[in-house]
Amino acid sequence: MRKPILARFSLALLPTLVVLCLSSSAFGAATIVIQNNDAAGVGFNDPTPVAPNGGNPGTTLGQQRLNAFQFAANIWGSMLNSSSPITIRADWQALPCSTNSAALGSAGAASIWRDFSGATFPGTWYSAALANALTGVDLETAGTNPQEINAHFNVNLGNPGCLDGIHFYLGLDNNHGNDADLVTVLIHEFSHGLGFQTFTSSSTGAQNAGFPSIYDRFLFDNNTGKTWVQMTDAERQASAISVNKLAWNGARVTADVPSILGTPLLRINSPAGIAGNYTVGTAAFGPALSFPGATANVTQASPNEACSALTNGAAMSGKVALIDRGNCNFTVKVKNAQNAGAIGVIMVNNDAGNPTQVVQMGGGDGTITISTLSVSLNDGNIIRGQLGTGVNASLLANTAAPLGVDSSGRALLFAPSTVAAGSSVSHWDTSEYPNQLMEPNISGDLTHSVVPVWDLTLSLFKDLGWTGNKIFDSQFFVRQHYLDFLSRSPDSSGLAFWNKDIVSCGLDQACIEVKRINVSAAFYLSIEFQETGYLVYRTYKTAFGDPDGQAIINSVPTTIKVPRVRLNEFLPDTQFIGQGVQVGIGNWVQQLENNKQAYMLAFVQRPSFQSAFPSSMTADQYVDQLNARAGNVLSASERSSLIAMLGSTPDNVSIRAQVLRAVAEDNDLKLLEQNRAFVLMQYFGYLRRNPNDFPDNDHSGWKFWLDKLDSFGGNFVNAEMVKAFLASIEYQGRFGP
Ligand SMILES: [Ca+2]
Ligand SMILES: [Ca+2]
Ligand SMILES: [Ca+2]
Repeated sequence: MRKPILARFSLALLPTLVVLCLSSSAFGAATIVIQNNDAAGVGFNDPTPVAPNGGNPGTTLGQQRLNAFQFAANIWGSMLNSSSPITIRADWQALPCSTNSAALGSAGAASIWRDFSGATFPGTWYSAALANALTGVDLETAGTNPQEINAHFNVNLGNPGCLDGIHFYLGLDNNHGNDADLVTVLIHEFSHGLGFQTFTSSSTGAQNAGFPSIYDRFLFDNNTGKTWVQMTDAERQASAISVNKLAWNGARVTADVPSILGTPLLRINSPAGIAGNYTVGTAAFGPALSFPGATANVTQASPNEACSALTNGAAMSGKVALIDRGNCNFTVKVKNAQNAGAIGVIMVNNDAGNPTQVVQMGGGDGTITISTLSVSLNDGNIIRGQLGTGVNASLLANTAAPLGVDSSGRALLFAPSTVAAGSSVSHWDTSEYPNQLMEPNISGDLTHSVVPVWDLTLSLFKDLGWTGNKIFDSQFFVRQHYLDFLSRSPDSSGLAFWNKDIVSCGLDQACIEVKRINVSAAFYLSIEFQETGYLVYRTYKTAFGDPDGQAIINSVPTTIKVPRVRLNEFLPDTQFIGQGVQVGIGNWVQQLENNKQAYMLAFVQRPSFQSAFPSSMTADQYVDQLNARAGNVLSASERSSLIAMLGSTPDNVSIRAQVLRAVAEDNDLKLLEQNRAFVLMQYFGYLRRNPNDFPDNDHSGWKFWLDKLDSFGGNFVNAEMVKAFLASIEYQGRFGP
């Protein structure tokens, strides 16, 4: 059953858009097609010459608009599964405007469907795109309106009388400054068209032709304890204006809320006299705070207002900068601190007349990658007064007590006391932090990510019935590599750096695939991994040698030498060496050195090591056994110098630790084991299992890839090794559907 709803666009206060998806790749993603519905010379066909900008290669205004549309469409298309194409019919029109506000755009489902094969509920309306995905065919290919989504965008934005001076930023890199980021607006509007909307009237409570929307099944009112499908029209009418009471009762969203939503928090960890949580203001620029956030010692910026390059940059590296408000824009101050190596900023208010007041910080600068919180003048002075003895602070989102949820942890929806046409009910409540893509207003600090741990949109789609995989979100992809290979959360600048590397491909899908592979391999090849995880691998090899394993080679069961270290040993040991180490940030070299020393000292005192290397061993025996197990990597002079180190006290644990480390860090060993460890890390990093764990039952897979990598001289691109693991169902299955 089809119903056209051409007049029922969701209207976002800032933007609205249309999207179209098509089925495509081997992994079940969807293809979204933008259908240009503009007349010659206007909108997408506007021939005004423009310079390529922010990764958008278009040379006319119309082409850049179209590129931005396709870029935003690809974000959803790469992630959502649909065997049926999704078409978005889009155009540029004069939409409602005033000097101070504007509808950026509007979009919504072009038609709605119920009681089709594959529908998850009977008698329930679904957007055309979702209906197609669920039923497995394009329900409407014929006729004059085969599109799934309609979208209109504001052609006058930025002109006099239409949000004067605020234009659409057409770059693809989110570096929008004070302008409205078109890609963000498009992702938002496409989301409405894909299903983030009710087809029930928020002003009257009346259902469309007497049937509820799939969206309505998850609308829960805390006043009545009912969902919208359980209510009368009058009850729904009241629910649509039940401030802070209307919540999303979907399992996926509620499960993901604790990893996404929080409360911005400045916590002083030490000294004890001023430790605690401080009242803060937030910034409209820079990355949203996360959990566990950034923790470091606090250092006063010099000059205090940081309106010019800092003169104490050396002291600022890896620290939280304390900066005074005043004399220049917040973004200028924070950028200067970032340039000096700060990992966060505490902005101190300068209003002596209101010494307890906290300000919200406006402005836009897409190149800012560190987080900023503001405190009152009084609190700033309290912190400043302790800098002499050392202040340690954390800037984080407190996920234990999130904003924007009800008492059961369900995310709140936008239900203002007066119905806002096009906005009420079909958005998240504005109180949510970090700001969400699907709040009614487009915030300047939104990323282009639509998945946990930043955003709830994909989670809501899954509640509606969509399937999709968050590993195709580029920012999520990068973050996962920090967790899998470096055993830590990303630092904000590193996350931005690698994400930018992928996003810089723009619309070029082949480029994106190559970049994802190279970025992925870069984590294995990074100094940080080579000095932590790879050192753990070599330490086990040096201590215990290679055990026997089984592999089928040319159909013959064969005994081969396999890596000794197992995943349950590798992970805690790697975390131990990597504790507090973020290469390039703060005093990481010394921290790494300290960790290595402590690790080796502990390692030689483990029972497993002591039974393999009894204290009765002579210096020669100790060194020779390590050297033999490492693969005879010591030269004669290397060997004799290590024996000399042990001298007459070969059972001294600290010298034993130094010798173990010296062999494990031998350059010949590093070269010898590079490929074997690289293949092992495909299993540890991507699959989070040992090479011979289920669904494998021996080392045949590990040996296959080792032989292939060896045959290509270690070139992982030509061997197509990283590519194969990234594309594997086992890897992708960790993150979807
Ligand atoms: Ca269609
Ligand atoms: Ca918000
Ligand atoms: Ca050597």
